[in-house]
Amino acid sequence: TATRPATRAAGRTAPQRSELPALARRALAQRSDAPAGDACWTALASAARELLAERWAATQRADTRRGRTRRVHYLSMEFLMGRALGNALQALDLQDAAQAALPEGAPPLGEVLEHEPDAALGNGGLGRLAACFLDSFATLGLPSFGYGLRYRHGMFAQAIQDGRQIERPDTWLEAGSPWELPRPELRYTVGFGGHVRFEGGQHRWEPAETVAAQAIDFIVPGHGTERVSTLRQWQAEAAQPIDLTAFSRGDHAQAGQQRLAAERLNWVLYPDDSTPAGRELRLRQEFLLVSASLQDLLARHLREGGDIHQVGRANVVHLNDTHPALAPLELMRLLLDEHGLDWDAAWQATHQATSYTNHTLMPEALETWPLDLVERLLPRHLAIAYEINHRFLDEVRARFPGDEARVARMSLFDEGQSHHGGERRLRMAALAVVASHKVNGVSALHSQLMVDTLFADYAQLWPERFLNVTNGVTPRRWLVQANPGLAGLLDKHIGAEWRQDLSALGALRAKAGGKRIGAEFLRVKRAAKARLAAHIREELGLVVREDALFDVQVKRIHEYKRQLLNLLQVIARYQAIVADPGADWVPRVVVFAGKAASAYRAAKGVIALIHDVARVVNTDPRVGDRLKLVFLPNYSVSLAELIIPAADLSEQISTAGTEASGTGNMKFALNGALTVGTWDGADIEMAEAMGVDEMFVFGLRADEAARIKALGYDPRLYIEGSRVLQQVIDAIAHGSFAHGDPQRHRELLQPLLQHDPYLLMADFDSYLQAQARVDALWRDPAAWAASALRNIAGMGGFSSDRTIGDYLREVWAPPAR
Ligand code: DL6
Repeated sequence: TATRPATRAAGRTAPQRSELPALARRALAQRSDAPAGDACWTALASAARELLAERWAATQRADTRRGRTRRVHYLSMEFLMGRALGNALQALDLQDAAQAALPEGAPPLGEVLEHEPDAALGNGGLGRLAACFLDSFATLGLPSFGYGLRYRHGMFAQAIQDGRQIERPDTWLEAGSPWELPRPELRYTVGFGGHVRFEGGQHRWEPAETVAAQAIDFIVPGHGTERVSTLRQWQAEAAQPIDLTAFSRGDHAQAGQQRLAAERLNWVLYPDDSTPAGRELRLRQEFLLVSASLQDLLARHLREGGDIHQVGRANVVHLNDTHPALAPLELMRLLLDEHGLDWDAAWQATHQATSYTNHTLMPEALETWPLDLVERLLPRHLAIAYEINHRFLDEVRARFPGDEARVARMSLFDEGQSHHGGERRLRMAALAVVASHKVNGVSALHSQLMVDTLFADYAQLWPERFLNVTNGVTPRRWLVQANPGLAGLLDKHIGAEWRQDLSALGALRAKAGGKRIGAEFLRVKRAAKARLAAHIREELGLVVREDALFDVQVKRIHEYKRQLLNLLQVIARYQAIVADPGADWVPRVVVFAGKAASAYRAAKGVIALIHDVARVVNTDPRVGDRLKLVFLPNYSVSLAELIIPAADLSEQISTAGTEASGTGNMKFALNGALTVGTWDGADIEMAEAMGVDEMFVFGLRADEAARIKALGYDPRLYIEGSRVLQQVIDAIAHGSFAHGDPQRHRELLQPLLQHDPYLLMADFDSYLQAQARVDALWRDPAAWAASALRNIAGMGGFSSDRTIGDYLREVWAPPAR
């Protein structure tokens, strides 16, 4: 059964926390390379896993007796987990024991932790949010499973060569993972292709190919509780590992064909900005996730004695964006064809179970699948989609008689007249909305824009279906673990209650102006900056001043996030310093990090320009240490844990209306960085919570941005109107950062001058003024510290525990009888 971890022999007594050192030593004794760092972390991880496996079994036993509480199944193609050992030791309260368990000659625990490779099974915000949610599921004791795929290669490793991004494979599983708990008893068959038979009033899908989906669990510990949550990842295996007939006749390629096809499904995390080439593989991956997870859910529901008609009442199936949006189709198929429910009962259960979070309004990120591909891979599912659509459009026609344009807009099928080369496609967002009983955006502004624009027609039909649930982050990883110095300071001044309930941070507001606490805060910040400065020195050979203002923008590189706007500001500052080196400059270290999708030329161009500008700025003797520009390669969760506590200033400068929420913004503010930001995503709610004056807000608002564009935006007018901007653009255009080669950055610059779709030119002056306000406040350290502390005080509402509480109340509540 699923309640006995595979690693524990029956009959043995459960290991206790006090046994960690013994468990770790036993694991180490089996290795010849002890006490090397690698061996130590593997040994500690195996020992911690033993303890967590016991908690897992207890959690599952408790959850079978959960009464009317629904079990949440969080389906996500991405979980950006990062490292696990530090988190596990903190949750088990075993840091000291772990240090004591290390043999003589071993590196200190902090160094041992660095040997763990990041589990980077996600691209960015959406995947990291899912990881924070697992932490909150466990900590809040929510009966739940996260479901994902076990990618052999996660997000690519980024190297920089000659100032250009190079992608290298991520090899996090090369040495195996001590965290994984294979569940050999949990295997499900997942089909592709074939055809559908109709017999005796029943449809039966007969797939042409099948793979076995094998469950591998990763246990996520709760904090301050013995509860854990589970990330169950699917590994596809060939239904038949070898075709012996083909092998015997010497056709070895054919003999291994099935195995290869299955392995491909777990090969690599799909990049977020992808080419069409791999789309069939991506669709297969999505179906693997959905089908295996739902079969697992149904098997558990029945095993626990649940009535199949009640499956939607007892279970939540949450779609983390549209990537798992095949789920309602697969759930319908399983209920109709495998469990014999009629359409209405199956639809009621599916609708009760399903809910969906939208994470972006960017048109290019909205998934649609060509119908010929869906038909070829999933013929039964396409037929079910047609039937859902037929019934749905009847409802639309009844509500809006004669409005066929609306019907066409709302249909699950894009008939492809005007785009996609006439190809008919299945709209996954429409499917997710129609199938779900609740649909949410991830910040107040984004949720409003979602119902005003992307889903306006659906919101008119079902206004009660749409709501907002603002994102949050886990304070365990992003404050307690990443910044123990600050955590200790908070304990000292406001008590430790915030560790259980982040809203207790509010108590800091009254103390924020205090001289002593301000000085202590600055000392903690300085220590974090020293650690980052050391890393910059090791990584890039660049020495930066630790007392400079650390100005940080770390996130995926994307045009809408406007790293380029930041860079233009850096160039303007550079030019101003060169023009007047003797002026009283606030020394700044500007730090960028982030990956560009491999096929995203504009984003790669930004990375290249950052490096070109850095080469000039960092070596100009007129500038000295007044300004340094740093690009830290291979941004990751663990690098974020080093960078964020060290930031003085957090750059959240997306064009208003484009960043759905942001979660980095929350991590920075929680660590006492001030924000220079646009009125976008969750920045707005953060500013409102901490006091709008505590944030350096600039730029056009979302409605103004939309209006300017509608009126016919001309970026050249802004350039002509700003001498500073003109000089910056001229410098790039004339090749000042490109050894005098004016062509080098042309591809990046031209669109900016012609269309500037993200309104960099329009926001530039306002951004510069905001940066001047930053400098002014920095000159008064006590005032800066007080504002940073008020920022922290305002962050009590941005814990992922609050977010999950909102989901439980407003999205995942049991359906009314
Ligand atoms: O909701 C998590 C995160 C938001 O904070 C970011 O603002 C948003 O850009 C991100 N969206 C994605 C794109 N996903 N898709 N599809 O990662 O989600």
